[in-house]
Amino acid sequence: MEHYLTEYLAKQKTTLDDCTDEQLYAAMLSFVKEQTARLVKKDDKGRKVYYLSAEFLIGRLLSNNLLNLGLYEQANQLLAAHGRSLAALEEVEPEPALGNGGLGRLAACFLDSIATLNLNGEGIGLCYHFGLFRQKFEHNSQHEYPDHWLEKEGWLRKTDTVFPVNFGETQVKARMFELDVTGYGADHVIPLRLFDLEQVDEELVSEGISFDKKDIRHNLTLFLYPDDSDEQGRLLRIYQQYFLVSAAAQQILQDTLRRGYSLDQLAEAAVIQINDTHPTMIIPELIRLLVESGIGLDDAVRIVSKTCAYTNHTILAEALETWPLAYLEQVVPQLIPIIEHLDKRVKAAFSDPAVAIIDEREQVHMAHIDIHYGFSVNGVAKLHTDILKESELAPFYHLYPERFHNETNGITFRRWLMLCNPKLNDYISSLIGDGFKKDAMQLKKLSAFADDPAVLQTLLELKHQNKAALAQEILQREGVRIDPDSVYDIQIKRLHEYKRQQMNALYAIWKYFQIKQGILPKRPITMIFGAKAAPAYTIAKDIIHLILCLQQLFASDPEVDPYLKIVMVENYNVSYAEKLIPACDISEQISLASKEASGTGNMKLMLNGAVTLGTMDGANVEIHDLVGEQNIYIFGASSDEVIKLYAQKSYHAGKLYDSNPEIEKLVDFIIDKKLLRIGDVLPLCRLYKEIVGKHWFKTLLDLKDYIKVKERMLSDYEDRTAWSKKMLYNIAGAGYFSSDRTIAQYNHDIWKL
Ligand code: 26V
Repeated sequence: MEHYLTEYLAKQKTTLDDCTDEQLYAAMLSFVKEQTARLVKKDDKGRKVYYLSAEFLIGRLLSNNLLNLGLYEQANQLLAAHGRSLAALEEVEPEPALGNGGLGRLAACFLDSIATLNLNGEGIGLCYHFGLFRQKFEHNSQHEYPDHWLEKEGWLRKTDTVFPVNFGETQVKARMFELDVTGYGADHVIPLRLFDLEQVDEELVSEGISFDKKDIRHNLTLFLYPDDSDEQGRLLRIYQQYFLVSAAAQQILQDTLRRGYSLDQLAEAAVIQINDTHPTMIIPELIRLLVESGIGLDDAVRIVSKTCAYTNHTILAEALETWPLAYLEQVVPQLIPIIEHLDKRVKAAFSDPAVAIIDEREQVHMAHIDIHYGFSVNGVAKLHTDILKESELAPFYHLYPERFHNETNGITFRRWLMLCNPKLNDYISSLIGDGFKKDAMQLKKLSAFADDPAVLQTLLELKHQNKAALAQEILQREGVRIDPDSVYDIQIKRLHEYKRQQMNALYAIWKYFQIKQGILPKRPITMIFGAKAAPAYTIAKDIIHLILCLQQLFASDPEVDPYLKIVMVENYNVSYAEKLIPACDISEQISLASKEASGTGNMKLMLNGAVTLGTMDGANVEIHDLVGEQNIYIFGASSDEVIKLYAQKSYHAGKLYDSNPEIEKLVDFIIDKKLLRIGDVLPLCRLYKEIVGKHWFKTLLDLKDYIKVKERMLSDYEDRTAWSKKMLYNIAGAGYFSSDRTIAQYNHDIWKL
């Protein structure tokens, strides 16, 4: 390594000691790329998995690849010997934010585990020039700016593979780029293939993140998930989806032939995991291509149905994709006869309109295509899968019970423990050995130390060190000073009403009133938020506005500031998560029960010794079962209760508000003159009206219980030894959430590679 870097830098007339961080990063990048290029490219006979996803939120790769290659320690020591640090180099690397949140990050964790488990597979996605927008706070509001992550010299490799993609009469070209995905300790790599439009015009971006949405020939892969609140945006989304699917289908068929299979053997050669409905058009597209190759229509339908498997990631109605048939007709007329044929077959077999592909309003239900014409449907946590079977997809479950699986999500422990929390990682190794790095269930062995005072003390000390490091980071990035001796209460995830950041803000208001009355917390509380709101999601942006106004109000009140602080960090992303997660005491997982399919932040936080405050929703249910009552704080209505409330339409926000003076006081504070002086009338009033006037996300339903349980948790925090024991049981119980387990289970239940 030293030799390589020295030579590389010498060509630029500099040295390891004198070069800039940018030069050193370039040298290290080149070194790691060369190392990975030497590894075997996985290419076995037999079934291969193609993980098809519109998002791969891979995050920065330098440290990750060094770790997987077994070179991390060496790099650390070498850099230290020259007065340099890997941390500084990391800051130079742009973060590929090619995803919105959980779904995209899951895809990245899955590739890591596919490579680590030595399975034959590849990821296929899109190469957006601008990832998720960069968030800035101005006047206590979110503003969006383009995030150009592509470097001249980066991880991506341009290939010679170019596929034509036809939109009716219009043809564009899809160029394949590749990135090597390393596995932990593996001697091979698997590819992530990202397709890019040949002629993207970055000049199309005008103010902020707005751009000419009509110029398909030049904008197709410009942005991740463009705003779909208007018709042009929605059309562009379909263009992107078909672009992905058309290129992927050509890649998969070509690969199948190259590997010595004929196309009628597709199902033996390939399994295509469809990550949410965004890539659903792969089904009609493959059928179309098989028919073109000479296979009969019925056979083509049968073969493709044995090849495709679908993962559902949400039951939120607004996120379940349906496209107007007319839009599809405009963008991909060549698929219409196939989609109509698939719909006819369904209608001939089943009279229930709930399972139709094209409904009476001429809307195409993408998930219905996946379920009828795939061989597997899976949810992403036990409760989520149960809800799919019992309510959301019940009519399908009755038709095809054998197709349904649960595959509880997981996270890669390489990034979310070994890399982001090296101190804890080393300490765990010193207690139970290194076995857990390959077999995460071995973390259970930590339970043996639950009554060892020295171990409990060390866990507290390590947490404190991580909290001090985060305080430094936040001071530097946000200009806010936080106290490592305070409790760090953290909610980091996309901003959405169902995730109920607004309920957490109402708790802050409650605490503010307490402090104003002289009822002081035993220990200062630092409430940390990190969240991006979709650019067109008005209420979500209003919630950010409320949180930022509260932040300012508390900071400017000397009676409050020493006891209660809010920091909403700017531009929360994977790299920021890596800093926040090791420092967390209280992990806020407070979604309205039944709404959060799984959550994966909850897993990352528990693995790093945070204790969960949550509802019985998503994977929280499994966390609860793994760590036991004593080591998690559960509150609020159950998913059954919530589902019943929907059925009976019996939650009424206004009634709860009117009949409950304490709740009324908290909600009224949103439009109190203290806040109106800091913030804007319109967003604050709009949010107030939403909370008391709309019933869908039920902010007030669990508020009282939430406050009660959070207070109990804060009080329990003061018994430091007992708390440390809870931390220990959380770390010990996290092994189940390794994505290695998840991927092994996908392979066992679905892929059968
Ligand atoms: C999408 C949209 C798009 C339109 C506006 C509203 C809206 C709301 C939610 C979504 C979610 C799309 C799917 C998704 O990202 N699901 C997340 O998947 C994670 C990985 O399985 C899981 O942990 C999260 O619970 C789930 O929300």
